[in-house]
Amino acid sequence: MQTATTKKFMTLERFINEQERLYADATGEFSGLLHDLSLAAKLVWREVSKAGLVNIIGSTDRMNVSGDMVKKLDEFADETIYKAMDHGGHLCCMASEENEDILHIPDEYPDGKYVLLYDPLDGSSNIDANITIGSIFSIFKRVTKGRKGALEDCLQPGYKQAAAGYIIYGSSTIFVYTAGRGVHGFTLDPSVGEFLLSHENIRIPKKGKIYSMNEGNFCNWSDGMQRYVQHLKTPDKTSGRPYSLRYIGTMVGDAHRTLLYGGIFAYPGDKKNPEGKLRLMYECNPMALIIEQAGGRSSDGTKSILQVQPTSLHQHTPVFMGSEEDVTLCEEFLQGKR
Ligand code: P6P
Repeated sequence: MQTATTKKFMTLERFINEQERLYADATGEFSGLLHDLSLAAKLVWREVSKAGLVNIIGSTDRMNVSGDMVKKLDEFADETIYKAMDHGGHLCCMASEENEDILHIPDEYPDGKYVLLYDPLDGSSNIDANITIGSIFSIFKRVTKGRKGALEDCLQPGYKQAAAGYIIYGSSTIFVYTAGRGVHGFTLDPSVGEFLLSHENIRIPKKGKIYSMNEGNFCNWSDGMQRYVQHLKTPDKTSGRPYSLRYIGTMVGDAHRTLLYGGIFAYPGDKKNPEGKLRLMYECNPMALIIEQAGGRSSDGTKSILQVQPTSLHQHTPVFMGSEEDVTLCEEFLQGKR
């Protein structure tokens, strides 16, 4: 039986190993993958935590495939995650939000049965202001055979994810993931360099009182979206309105707060960008799996994000996610039912 003490020092590594024993057919490959990923997270944290002190603040002169200016920390995080993951023998290929094409495993290393997609540093425009940023990851089992992975291994719908999660670099650094058996959070204790279980089996409230979206885009939103937001701002004690607006501008931060406190996070499509701004594969799929595994809902306006069949590596999607009742009500407005 686990005592309070043993539970207190449940490291991410120990938790992953104990979870592995729940799967009769486990080979240890998946655990090895997550171990490598937790090391990558610590290496990124080490630079992020001292970004203000060394010359990695500021921008490179490069734009990424999404047209965002690449910050030096972006590049460092992108390279660090790739190099931490390329030799473990768990992956057949990778894909990064910072790179146009899929990333192959070097010939000198063994390949594996999983695929890793990642956003190395989400919210990088906030780096210089020392605002919360994060890394996001999504893991699938490969669907092709042979030595090298292929685009087909990456372009899988979100419900096929074997695991997903994020590392949020905020007032503390927390590694949050799901492998299909609930959502668990591990807070980094820098004094020992270990992620310690701090949020076991996170459940999102059925209804919240916070809405999180860039209301500066209000004029470009659909009529249904505009009416939904007006509804949230109209006082009504019985339904807990008006809601409060909280928006960090880093999806990892806004989604993490929504996961813990409830409510709704949204980045709708609009007249200028009908598919919205957020990337399906690198941001919306992993976050949707986390939210749904915690008892919440995700939507692209009509169906779960996890049901979207990808057609390209960097495609965008409108995204609404959070408490079940809030996302359901939002969909009713979007679909003209309210
Ligand atoms: P806006 C960060 O650049 C990001 O990709 C997400 O992390 C965040 O939710 C969104 O863009 C913020 O976009 O248009 O509100 O600045």
